Amino acid sequence: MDRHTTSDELRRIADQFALDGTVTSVTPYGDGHINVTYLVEADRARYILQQMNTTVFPDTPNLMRNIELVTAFLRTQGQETLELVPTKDGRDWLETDNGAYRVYRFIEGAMSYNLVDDPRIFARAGAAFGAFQRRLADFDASQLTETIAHFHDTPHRYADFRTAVDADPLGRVAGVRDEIAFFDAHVDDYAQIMDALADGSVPLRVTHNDTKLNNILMDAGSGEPRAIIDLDTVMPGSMLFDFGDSIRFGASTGLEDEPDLTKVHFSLPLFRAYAEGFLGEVGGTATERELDLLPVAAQLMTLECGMRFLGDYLSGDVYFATRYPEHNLVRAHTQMQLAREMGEQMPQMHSTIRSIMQGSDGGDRDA
Ligand code: ADP
Ligand code: GN1
Ligand code: MG
Repeated sequence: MDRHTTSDELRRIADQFALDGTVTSVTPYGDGHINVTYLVEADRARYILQQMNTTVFPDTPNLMRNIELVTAFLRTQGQETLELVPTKDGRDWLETDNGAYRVYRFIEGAMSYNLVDDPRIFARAGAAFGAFQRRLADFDASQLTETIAHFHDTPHRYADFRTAVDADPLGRVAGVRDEIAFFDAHVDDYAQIMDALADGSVPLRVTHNDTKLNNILMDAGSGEPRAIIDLDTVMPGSMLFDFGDSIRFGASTGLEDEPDLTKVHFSLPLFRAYAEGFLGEVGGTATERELDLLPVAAQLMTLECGMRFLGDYLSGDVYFATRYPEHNLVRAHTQMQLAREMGEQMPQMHSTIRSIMQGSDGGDRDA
Protein backbone atom coordinates (compact mmCIF):
# COMPACT_ATOMS: atom_id res chain seq x y z
CA MET A 1 0.00 0.00 0.00
CA ASP A 2 1.14 3.50 -0.69
CA ARG A 3 1.88 5.55 2.41
CA HIS A 4 3.15 8.50 0.33
CA THR A 5 0.10 9.69 -1.50
CA THR A 6 0.51 13.38 -2.28
CA SER A 7 -1.88 15.92 -0.86
CA ASP A 8 -3.09 16.83 -4.36
CA GLU A 9 -3.96 13.20 -5.00
CA LEU A 10 -5.68 12.98 -1.63
CA ARG A 11 -7.78 16.03 -2.41
CA ARG A 12 -8.77 14.51 -5.72
CA ILE A 13 -9.73 11.32 -3.92
CA ALA A 14 -11.73 13.18 -1.26
CA ASP A 15 -13.46 15.16 -4.01
CA GLN A 16 -14.96 11.99 -5.38
CA PHE A 17 -17.04 11.47 -2.25
CA ALA A 18 -20.39 13.17 -1.63
CA LEU A 19 -19.04 15.66 0.91
CA ASP A 20 -20.87 18.72 2.13
CA GLY A 21 -18.90 21.70 0.79
CA THR A 22 -15.48 22.08 -0.78
CA VAL A 23 -12.41 20.30 0.60
CA THR A 24 -10.02 22.75 2.28
CA SER A 25 -7.43 20.33 3.70
CA VAL A 26 -6.47 16.67 4.03
CA THR A 27 -4.04 15.80 6.84
CA PRO A 28 -2.79 12.55 8.43
CA TYR A 29 -4.79 11.68 11.52
CA GLY A 30 -4.95 9.24 14.47
CA ASP A 31 -2.81 6.42 15.86
CA GLY A 32 -4.14 3.36 14.05
CA HIS A 33 -1.60 0.71 13.02
CA ILE A 34 -3.46 -0.70 10.02
CA ASN A 35 -5.25 1.77 7.76
CA VAL A 36 -3.86 5.11 6.62
CA THR A 37 -6.19 7.68 8.13
CA TYR A 38 -6.69 11.36 7.19
CA LEU A 39 -8.80 14.18 8.51
CA VAL A 40 -10.63 15.92 5.68
CA GLU A 41 -11.82 19.44 6.33
CA ALA A 42 -14.45 20.79 4.00
CA ASP A 43 -15.98 24.20 4.44
CA ARG A 44 -19.16 22.83 6.00
CA ALA A 45 -18.13 19.55 7.68
CA ARG A 46 -15.23 17.32 8.65
CA TYR A 47 -14.63 13.72 7.59
CA ILE A 48 -12.31 10.77 8.08
CA LEU A 49 -10.76 9.47 4.86
CA GLN A 50 -9.09 6.08 5.07
CA GLN A 51 -6.90 4.26 2.65
CA MET A 52 -7.89 0.74 3.59
CA ASN A 53 -5.16 -1.81 4.14
CA THR A 54 -6.00 -4.27 1.41
CA THR A 55 -3.05 -6.50 2.31
CA VAL A 56 -4.48 -7.05 5.78
CA PHE A 57 -8.11 -7.05 4.57
CA PRO A 58 -8.00 -8.36 0.98
CA ASP A 59 -11.78 -8.77 0.54
CA THR A 60 -12.93 -5.13 0.42
CA PRO A 61 -16.52 -5.83 -0.74
CA ASN A 62 -17.24 -8.17 2.15
CA LEU A 63 -15.37 -6.00 4.67
CA MET A 64 -17.49 -3.02 3.67
CA ARG A 65 -20.64 -5.12 3.68
CA ASN A 66 -19.92 -6.18 7.29
CA ILE A 67 -19.51 -2.54 8.27
CA GLU A 68 -22.74 -1.53 6.53
CA LEU A 69 -24.66 -4.34 8.24
CA VAL A 70 -23.25 -3.75 11.72
CA THR A 71 -23.60 0.05 11.67
CA ALA A 72 -27.16 -0.19 10.28
CA PHE A 73 -28.05 -2.61 13.06
CA LEU A 74 -26.53 -0.40 15.79
CA ARG A 75 -28.34 2.63 14.36
CA THR A 76 -31.71 0.88 14.66
CA GLN A 77 -30.89 0.44 18.34
CA GLY A 78 -30.31 4.17 18.71
CA GLN A 79 -26.58 3.69 19.19
CA GLU A 80 -24.25 6.32 17.69
CA THR A 81 -21.90 4.60 15.27
CA LEU A 82 -19.71 5.11 12.22
CA GLU A 83 -21.48 6.57 9.21
CA LEU A 84 -20.12 5.93 5.74
CA VAL A 85 -20.28 8.71 3.19
CA PRO A 86 -20.85 7.32 -0.34
CA THR A 87 -18.95 8.37 -3.43
CA LYS A 88 -20.66 10.84 -5.76
CA ASP A 89 -21.72 7.90 -7.91
CA GLY A 90 -23.28 6.13 -4.94
CA ARG A 91 -20.65 3.55 -4.01
CA ASP A 92 -19.55 2.63 -0.49
CA TRP A 93 -15.89 3.04 -1.31
CA LEU A 94 -13.53 4.18 -4.05
CA GLU A 95 -11.12 1.96 -5.90
CA THR A 96 -8.13 3.82 -7.41
CA ASP A 97 -4.79 2.76 -8.91
CA ASN A 98 -3.38 3.75 -5.55
CA GLY A 99 -5.68 1.69 -3.35
CA ALA A 100 -9.15 1.50 -1.85
CA TYR A 101 -10.58 4.46 0.06
CA ARG A 102 -13.63 5.09 2.24
CA VAL A 103 -14.98 8.12 4.06
CA TYR A 104 -16.77 8.37 7.41
CA ARG A 105 -18.47 11.40 8.89
CA PHE A 106 -16.12 12.79 11.54
CA ILE A 107 -17.62 12.15 14.98
CA GLU A 108 -17.41 15.65 16.42
CA GLY A 109 -16.94 16.59 20.04
CA ALA A 110 -15.31 13.29 20.94
CA MET A 111 -11.83 12.08 21.91
CA SER A 112 -9.96 8.86 22.49
CA TYR A 113 -7.19 7.80 24.86
CA ASN A 114 -3.97 5.89 24.37
CA LEU A 115 -3.42 5.76 28.14
CA VAL A 116 -5.65 6.21 31.19
CA ASP A 117 -4.75 6.41 34.83
CA ASP A 118 -8.25 7.14 36.09
CA PRO A 119 -10.08 3.83 36.72
CA ARG A 120 -13.45 5.56 36.28
CA ILE A 121 -12.65 6.33 32.64
CA PHE A 122 -11.52 2.76 32.02
CA ALA A 123 -14.68 1.42 33.69
CA ARG A 124 -16.73 3.41 31.16
CA ALA A 125 -14.73 1.87 28.32
CA GLY A 126 -15.49 -1.58 29.77
CA ALA A 127 -19.18 -0.78 29.94
CA ALA A 128 -19.15 0.52 26.36
CA PHE A 129 -17.44 -2.56 24.92
CA GLY A 130 -19.71 -4.77 27.05
CA ALA A 131 -22.80 -2.95 25.76
CA PHE A 132 -21.51 -3.24 22.19
CA GLN A 133 -21.29 -7.00 22.57
CA ARG A 134 -24.64 -7.27 24.35
CA ARG A 135 -26.38 -5.32 21.58
CA LEU A 136 -24.82 -7.51 18.90
CA ALA A 137 -26.13 -10.63 20.63
CA ASP A 138 -29.33 -10.08 18.62
CA PHE A 139 -27.45 -9.67 15.35
CA ASP A 140 -27.51 -12.59 12.94
CA ALA A 141 -23.85 -13.65 12.88
CA SER A 142 -24.34 -15.77 9.75
CA GLN A 143 -24.56 -12.52 7.73
CA LEU A 144 -20.97 -11.62 8.62
CA THR A 145 -17.87 -12.56 6.66
CA GLU A 146 -14.76 -13.50 8.61
CA THR A 147 -12.51 -10.61 7.53
CA ILE A 148 -9.29 -12.15 8.86
CA ALA A 149 -9.20 -15.90 9.43
CA HIS A 150 -7.73 -17.19 12.72
CA PHE A 151 -7.55 -13.63 14.05
CA HIS A 152 -7.36 -14.56 17.75
CA ASP A 153 -6.40 -18.20 17.27
CA THR A 154 -3.34 -17.96 19.49
CA PRO A 155 -1.78 -21.35 18.55
CA HIS A 156 -2.11 -20.32 14.91
CA ARG A 157 -0.46 -16.96 15.72
CA TYR A 158 2.35 -18.82 17.45
CA ALA A 159 2.87 -21.01 14.35
CA ASP A 160 3.10 -17.83 12.24
CA PHE A 161 5.57 -16.42 14.74
CA ARG A 162 7.76 -19.52 14.51
CA THR A 163 7.65 -19.28 10.71
CA ALA A 164 8.95 -15.70 10.95
CA VAL A 165 11.72 -16.85 13.33
CA ASP A 166 12.75 -19.64 10.96
CA ALA A 167 12.73 -17.34 7.92
CA ASP A 168 14.69 -14.53 9.61
CA PRO A 169 14.97 -12.47 6.39
CA LEU A 170 16.84 -9.56 8.03
CA GLY A 171 19.05 -11.54 10.39
CA ARG A 172 17.28 -9.98 13.37
CA VAL A 173 16.80 -13.27 15.23
CA ALA A 174 20.31 -13.21 16.69
CA GLY A 175 19.48 -10.01 18.59
CA VAL A 176 16.24 -11.27 20.17
CA ARG A 177 16.94 -14.80 21.39
CA ASP A 178 15.65 -14.08 24.91
CA GLU A 179 12.42 -12.61 23.55
CA ILE A 180 11.85 -15.66 21.34
CA ALA A 181 12.53 -17.96 24.29
CA PHE A 182 9.94 -16.05 26.31
CA PHE A 183 7.18 -16.77 23.79
CA ASP A 184 8.37 -20.38 23.37
CA ALA A 185 8.15 -20.89 27.13
CA HIS A 186 4.41 -20.16 27.12
CA VAL A 187 3.59 -22.61 24.32
CA ASP A 188 1.47 -24.87 26.56
CA ASP A 189 -0.86 -21.98 27.44
CA TYR A 190 -1.84 -20.81 23.99
CA ALA A 191 -4.71 -23.20 23.20
CA GLN A 192 -6.85 -22.49 26.27
CA ILE A 193 -9.47 -20.27 24.62
CA MET A 194 -9.55 -22.19 21.32
CA ASP A 195 -10.03 -25.47 23.24
CA ALA A 196 -12.90 -23.97 25.23
CA LEU A 197 -14.54 -22.72 22.02
CA ALA A 198 -14.11 -26.17 20.51
CA ASP A 199 -15.68 -28.03 23.45
CA GLY A 200 -18.56 -25.53 23.65
CA SER A 201 -17.89 -24.32 27.21
CA VAL A 202 -17.20 -20.89 25.70
CA PRO A 203 -19.83 -19.79 23.16
CA LEU A 204 -19.16 -18.05 19.87
CA ARG A 205 -20.59 -14.50 19.92
CA VAL A 206 -20.36 -11.49 17.64
CA THR A 207 -17.33 -9.64 18.91
CA HIS A 208 -15.29 -6.56 18.02
CA ASN A 209 -11.88 -8.25 18.26
CA ASP A 210 -9.81 -5.05 18.35
CA THR A 211 -10.94 -3.46 21.59
CA LYS A 212 -8.06 -1.17 22.35
CA LEU A 213 -8.87 2.03 24.10
CA ASN A 214 -8.26 4.27 21.08
CA ASN A 215 -10.99 2.41 19.20
CA ILE A 216 -13.63 4.02 21.42
CA LEU A 217 -14.61 7.66 21.16
CA MET A 218 -15.63 9.41 24.40
CA ASP A 219 -17.64 12.60 24.57
CA ALA A 220 -15.19 15.47 25.08
CA GLY A 221 -17.64 17.24 27.39
CA SER A 222 -19.25 14.57 29.57
CA GLY A 223 -16.54 11.90 29.23
CA GLU A 224 -19.25 9.33 28.45
CA PRO A 225 -18.58 6.78 25.68
CA ARG A 226 -20.07 7.84 22.36
CA ALA A 227 -19.13 5.34 19.68
CA ILE A 228 -17.06 2.22 19.16
CA ILE A 229 -15.05 2.61 15.97
CA ASP A 230 -12.66 0.49 13.85
CA LEU A 231 -15.28 -2.09 12.96
CA ASP A 232 -13.10 -3.92 10.41
CA THR A 233 -12.68 -6.97 12.63
CA VAL A 234 -16.26 -7.36 13.88
CA MET A 235 -16.92 -11.07 13.34
CA PRO A 236 -17.78 -14.20 15.28
CA GLY A 237 -15.43 -14.61 18.22
CA SER A 238 -15.22 -14.97 21.96
CA MET A 239 -16.09 -12.49 24.67
CA LEU A 240 -12.65 -13.41 26.01
CA PHE A 241 -10.93 -11.84 22.99
CA ASP A 242 -12.62 -8.50 23.56
CA PHE A 243 -12.06 -8.48 27.30
CA GLY A 244 -8.46 -9.67 27.04
CA ASP A 245 -7.43 -7.24 24.33
CA SER A 246 -8.84 -4.27 26.23
CA ILE A 247 -6.91 -5.27 29.36
CA ARG A 248 -3.74 -5.79 27.34
CA PHE A 249 -3.81 -2.23 26.08
CA GLY A 250 -5.58 -0.29 28.79
CA ALA A 251 -4.70 -1.89 32.15
CA SER A 252 -1.13 -0.71 31.73
CA THR A 253 0.57 2.23 33.38
CA GLY A 254 2.47 2.92 30.15
CA LEU A 255 1.86 3.32 26.45
CA GLU A 256 1.89 0.28 24.18
CA ASP A 257 5.16 1.59 22.70
CA GLU A 258 6.75 3.02 25.86
CA PRO A 259 10.51 2.38 25.54
CA ASP A 260 11.15 2.92 29.29
CA LEU A 261 9.91 -0.32 30.83
CA THR A 262 10.10 1.11 34.36
CA LYS A 263 6.94 3.01 33.38
CA VAL A 264 5.08 -0.06 32.17
CA HIS A 265 3.21 -2.14 34.73
CA PHE A 266 0.03 -4.16 34.83
CA SER A 267 -2.48 -2.31 36.99
CA LEU A 268 -4.89 -4.39 39.07
CA PRO A 269 -7.07 -1.33 39.90
CA LEU A 270 -7.48 -0.67 36.16
CA PHE A 271 -8.21 -4.37 35.59
CA ARG A 272 -10.90 -4.26 38.28
CA ALA A 273 -12.46 -1.09 36.88
CA TYR A 274 -12.69 -2.46 33.34
CA ALA A 275 -14.05 -5.80 34.57
CA GLU A 276 -16.73 -4.02 36.63
CA GLY A 277 -17.85 -1.99 33.62
CA PHE A 278 -17.72 -4.92 31.20
CA LEU A 279 -19.39 -7.49 33.46
CA GLY A 280 -22.03 -4.95 34.44
CA GLU A 281 -23.19 -5.31 30.84
CA VAL A 282 -22.45 -8.93 29.97
CA GLY A 283 -21.84 -10.64 33.32
CA GLY A 284 -25.40 -12.00 33.34
CA THR A 285 -24.88 -13.92 30.11
CA ALA A 286 -21.35 -15.15 30.78
CA THR A 287 -20.83 -18.89 31.27
CA GLU A 288 -18.83 -20.20 34.24
CA ARG A 289 -16.01 -21.09 31.89
CA GLU A 290 -15.95 -17.61 30.37
CA LEU A 291 -15.72 -16.02 33.82
CA ASP A 292 -13.02 -18.46 34.78
CA LEU A 293 -10.96 -17.64 31.69
CA LEU A 294 -11.19 -13.82 31.83
CA PRO A 295 -7.84 -13.41 33.66
CA VAL A 296 -6.19 -16.00 31.40
CA ALA A 297 -7.59 -14.16 28.37
CA ALA A 298 -5.91 -10.94 29.47
CA GLN A 299 -2.55 -12.67 29.56
CA LEU A 300 -3.15 -14.66 26.37
CA MET A 301 -4.18 -11.63 24.31
CA THR A 302 -1.07 -9.85 25.61
CA LEU A 303 1.20 -12.74 24.68
CA GLU A 304 -0.49 -13.03 21.30
CA CYS A 305 -0.05 -9.35 20.49
CA GLY A 306 3.53 -9.46 21.75
CA MET A 307 4.43 -12.32 19.43
CA ARG A 308 2.69 -10.55 16.54
CA PHE A 309 4.83 -7.44 17.17
CA LEU A 310 8.02 -9.48 17.50
CA GLY A 311 7.14 -11.60 14.44
CA ASP A 312 6.55 -8.44 12.43
CA TYR A 313 9.89 -7.02 13.60
CA LEU A 314 11.60 -10.21 12.37
CA SER A 315 9.71 -10.08 9.05
CA GLY A 316 10.81 -6.50 8.35
CA ASP A 317 7.84 -4.50 9.73
CA VAL A 318 5.44 -5.38 6.98
CA TYR A 319 2.16 -5.51 8.97
CA PHE A 320 1.94 -2.84 11.67
CA ALA A 321 2.69 0.78 10.85
CA THR A 322 6.00 1.74 12.49
CA ARG A 323 7.71 5.10 13.00
CA TYR A 324 11.27 3.83 13.55
CA PRO A 325 13.17 0.56 12.93
CA GLU A 326 12.88 -0.84 16.49
CA HIS A 327 9.25 0.22 16.97
CA ASN A 328 7.76 -3.28 16.82
CA LEU A 329 10.47 -4.59 19.14
CA VAL A 330 9.70 -1.85 21.67
CA ARG A 331 6.03 -2.81 21.47
CA ALA A 332 6.91 -6.50 21.94
CA HIS A 333 8.87 -5.62 25.10
CA THR A 334 5.92 -3.82 26.73
CA GLN A 335 3.66 -6.79 25.98
CA MET A 336 6.20 -9.22 27.46
CA GLN A 337 6.51 -7.19 30.64
CA LEU A 338 2.71 -6.93 31.01
CA ALA A 339 2.21 -10.64 30.31
CA ARG A 340 4.84 -11.50 32.93
CA GLU A 341 3.21 -9.30 35.56
CA MET A 342 -0.24 -10.65 34.69
CA GLY A 343 1.13 -14.14 35.30
CA GLU A 344 2.36 -13.04 38.74
CA GLN A 345 -0.99 -11.47 39.58
CA MET A 346 -3.21 -14.22 38.19
CA PRO A 347 -4.64 -15.19 41.65
CA GLN A 348 -5.55 -11.54 42.36
CA MET A 349 -7.23 -11.23 38.96
CA HIS A 350 -9.31 -14.35 39.68
CA SER A 351 -10.40 -13.11 43.09
CA THR A 352 -11.29 -9.73 41.55
CA ILE A 353 -13.62 -11.41 39.02
CA ARG A 354 -15.17 -13.54 41.78
CA SER A 355 -15.77 -10.55 44.01
CA ILE A 356 -17.35 -8.57 41.16
CA MET A 357 -19.69 -11.44 40.33
CA GLN A 358 -20.66 -11.88 43.99
CA GLY A 359 -21.25 -8.17 44.46
CA SER A 360 -23.80 -5.96 42.79
CA ASP A 361 -21.72 -5.08 39.71
CA GLY A 362 -22.43 -8.23 37.75
CA GLY A 363 -25.37 -9.09 39.91
CA ASP A 364 -27.94 -9.62 37.19
CA ARG A 365 -26.31 -13.00 36.67
CA ASP A 366 -28.71 -14.84 38.99
CA ALA A 367 -31.65 -12.60 38.28
P1 ADP B 1 -6.88 1.64 12.22
O1 ADP B 1 -7.61 0.45 11.70
O2 ADP B 1 -5.66 1.97 11.47
O3 ADP B 1 -6.66 1.52 13.68
P2 ADP B 1 -9.12 3.40 12.84
O4 ADP B 1 -10.37 3.11 12.08
O5 ADP B 1 -9.07 2.93 14.23
O6 ADP B 1 -7.88 2.88 11.98
O7 ADP B 1 -8.91 4.99 12.78
C1 ADP B 1 -7.73 5.58 13.27
C2 ADP B 1 -8.07 6.73 14.19
O8 ADP B 1 -8.84 7.73 13.49
C3 ADP B 1 -8.93 6.35 15.39
O9 ADP B 1 -8.17 5.88 16.46
C4 ADP B 1 -9.64 7.68 15.70
O10 ADP B 1 -8.78 8.52 16.46
C5 ADP B 1 -9.82 8.32 14.34
N1 ADP B 1 -11.16 8.08 13.76
C6 ADP B 1 -11.55 7.04 12.98
N2 ADP B 1 -12.82 7.18 12.58
C7 ADP B 1 -13.29 8.34 13.12
C8 ADP B 1 -14.53 9.08 13.06
N3 ADP B 1 -15.57 8.63 12.34
N4 ADP B 1 -14.62 10.25 13.73
C9 ADP B 1 -13.58 10.72 14.44
N5 ADP B 1 -12.39 10.09 14.53
C10 ADP B 1 -12.22 8.91 13.89
C1 GN1 C 1 -4.03 -3.20 15.26
O1 GN1 C 1 -6.10 -1.29 13.76
P1 GN1 C 1 -5.59 -1.02 15.13
O2 GN1 C 1 -4.39 -0.14 15.18
O3 GN1 C 1 -6.76 -0.54 15.99
C2 GN1 C 1 -4.41 -4.65 15.05
C3 GN1 C 1 -4.84 -5.29 16.37
C4 GN1 C 1 -3.71 -5.15 17.39
C5 GN1 C 1 -3.35 -3.68 17.54
C6 GN1 C 1 -2.18 -3.49 18.45
C7 GN1 C 1 -6.56 -5.61 12.10
O4 GN1 C 1 -5.17 -2.47 15.70
O5 GN1 C 1 -5.13 -6.65 16.18
O6 GN1 C 1 -4.11 -5.67 18.63
O7 GN1 C 1 -3.02 -3.11 16.25
N1 GN1 C 1 -5.48 -4.74 14.07
C8 GN1 C 1 -5.44 -5.64 13.07
O8 GN1 C 1 -2.10 -2.16 18.83
O9 GN1 C 1 -4.52 -6.46 12.94
MG1 MG D 1 -7.91 1.55 15.33
